Amino acid sequence: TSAFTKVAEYSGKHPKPADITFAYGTAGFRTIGETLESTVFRVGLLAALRSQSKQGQTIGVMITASHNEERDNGVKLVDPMGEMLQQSWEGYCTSMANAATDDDVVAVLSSIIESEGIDVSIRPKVAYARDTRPSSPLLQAALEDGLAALDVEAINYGIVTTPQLHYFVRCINTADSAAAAYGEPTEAGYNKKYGAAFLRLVEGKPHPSKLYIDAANGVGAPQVRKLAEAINSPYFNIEVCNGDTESLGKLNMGCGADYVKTNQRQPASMTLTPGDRYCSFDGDADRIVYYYADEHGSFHLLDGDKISTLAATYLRDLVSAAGIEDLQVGVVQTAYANGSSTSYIKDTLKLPTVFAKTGVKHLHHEAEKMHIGVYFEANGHGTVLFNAGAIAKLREAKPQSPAQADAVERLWALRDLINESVGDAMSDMLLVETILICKGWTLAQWDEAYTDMPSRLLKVVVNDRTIFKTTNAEQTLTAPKGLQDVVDALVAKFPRGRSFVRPSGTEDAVRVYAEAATRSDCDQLAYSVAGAVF
Ligand code: 16G
Ligand code: ZN
Repeated sequence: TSAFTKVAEYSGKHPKPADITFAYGTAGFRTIGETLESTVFRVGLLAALRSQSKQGQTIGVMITASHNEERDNGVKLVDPMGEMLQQSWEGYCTSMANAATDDDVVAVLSSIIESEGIDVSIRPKVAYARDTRPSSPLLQAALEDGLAALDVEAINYGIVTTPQLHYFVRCINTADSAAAAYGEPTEAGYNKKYGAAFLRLVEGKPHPSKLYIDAANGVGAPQVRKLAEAINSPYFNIEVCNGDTESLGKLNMGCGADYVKTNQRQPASMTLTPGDRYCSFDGDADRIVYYYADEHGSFHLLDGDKISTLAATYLRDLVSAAGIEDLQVGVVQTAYANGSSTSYIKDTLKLPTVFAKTGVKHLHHEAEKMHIGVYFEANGHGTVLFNAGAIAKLREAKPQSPAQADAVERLWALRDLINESVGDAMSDMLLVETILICKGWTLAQWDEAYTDMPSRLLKVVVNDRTIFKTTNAEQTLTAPKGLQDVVDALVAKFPRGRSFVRPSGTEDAVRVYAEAATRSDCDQLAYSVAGAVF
C-alpha cells in the first residue's frame, strides 16, 4: 500500500460529504455539482485502474449532467471502443464513491486490483473533457488530482460534447489498426470526418433551407458552430439559437431536446415560422429532436422514433438498391417508443424490431446483434451500428450496375457519417439532413410516414421505488404482486390502450407511460394507472 501514499494524501484534499450516498446509475454519477468533488476525484482513480485492466488502452471520463438543471453535474466513464463502461464495473464505482475515509479509498482500490487481477505496472491512459456547467472546472481539478495520484498519462479535451469524447477515445484506441482506425482524435478530425462524409452524400442535390438549432445554451453551441465552419457549404446552412454558454442560469432552461420532448412545444425563447426547420440538442449534445409548425401554427415533433424510422427506411432502401442479399436492417426501441412507430416498422417497413430496457447501453448491445442496427430512444438518443457481418457483406458486394455501385458507396459513406460509439446529436443531425436532402423532403413530408398515438408520461413519487420490479424490457411488472393485473384491466378498457410502469434509473420515482386512441382516453388511462401505483 505504500505505493498508494499519494492516493491517500490527494484523497484528503477531496473529502466525501458524510451525509450523501452516491450511486453509479444509467448515466454515471449525477447530482448537485458541488457535492461531487470526492466522487470525481475517485473516478480519476477508477479510470486509471480500468485502463490498466484493458492493457493500457485509453479510458474516457466525461464531466456533464446532460439535460439536468444547471446546478447539477455528473461524471461517467467511457470504455476503449467509445462505449459506456462495462456494467460489471458500476459496482466498483459505487463502492469507491462511498468509501468513508482516505484509508477506505485505498482499501477499495486494492480490492479492485485484486479481484480484477490488475497489473499496476502498466502506465494508465485517460482522455477527459467537460461541459459548460459552472461547477465543471472545480470537478475537473478534482479529476486531475485523481489522475495525478496514479501517475496517469492524461489528455484534456477541454469543453466538448459527450459524443465527441466517446469518438476521441475510440479514435485513440484504434489508431494502430489499419482496418479499424476510426479517425483523428481531435475536434478538427471529428469535423473533417463527419463533414466530408456528409458532403460526399449530398453532392449534386438541391440545397436545403436554413436549419435553426436550439443548442440548449450548452456545449453543442460552440461545437456545432465549429462543425459548420469546417463544412463551409450551403448544404449545411444553420443558425444557432440558445447558444449562450456564458450567462449563468441559462443551460437547459426552457430549452433543449428534453424540454421540447417533455413539453411537446418549442423552446420558450423561440417563435416558429411555418415552413421553417428546427431541431434541439440537449445540454451535452447527445440527443436531438426536430420540429416545425404547420400552416395553422400547430407544433409538430419529430422525435427519436421518427428519426429511427427515417434512418431505417433509408438504409433498407439502399441495401435493396445495392442488391446485397441477406444484409438485414433492424430496429431497437424501448417501451417508450410510440406504438404507431412500432407498427410502422413491423407492418409497413417489414423490418425486425426488438425492445430493450431504457438506457443507451441496453439498446446498443441489442443493436450490435443486427447487421445494421438502428437504435433510438423516443427522447432522441440513438445511432446506427454496422456489425462485423455487415462490413463483411459490404466488402464482398459485387455491384452489377452503376446504380448498385452507387448504393454500396453510399452505405460506406453513411457508416462514416454516423458516430457508432454513442448517440450523437451532431452526427445524427447530419444523417437526418442527408436523408432529407437526398429525398428532397420538408419536415412535414418526413412526418407523413405515420401519426403518433396520443401518449402521456407521468412521474409518481413513491416511498420505495425498489419494490417495483419489471421484466419483458420493462413492459411488465413482476412486483408488487398483483399490480400488473390491475394495469392490464385498466388498459383493456381503452381502444388501442397500452401502459407500463417502471422505476426510474435516475430519479427517486416511478414512471407511468400510457397511450390510447384518443387524447382523453390516454390521459384517463395514465392517471388511473398512476392512481393504482400510488
Ligand atoms: C439516462 C439514459 C437515457 C434514459 C434515461 C431514462 C444514458 C446515457 N442515458 O439519462 O438514455 O432515457 O436515463 O431515465 O443511457 P429514467 O430511468 O429516469 O426514466
Ligand atoms: Zn445528454
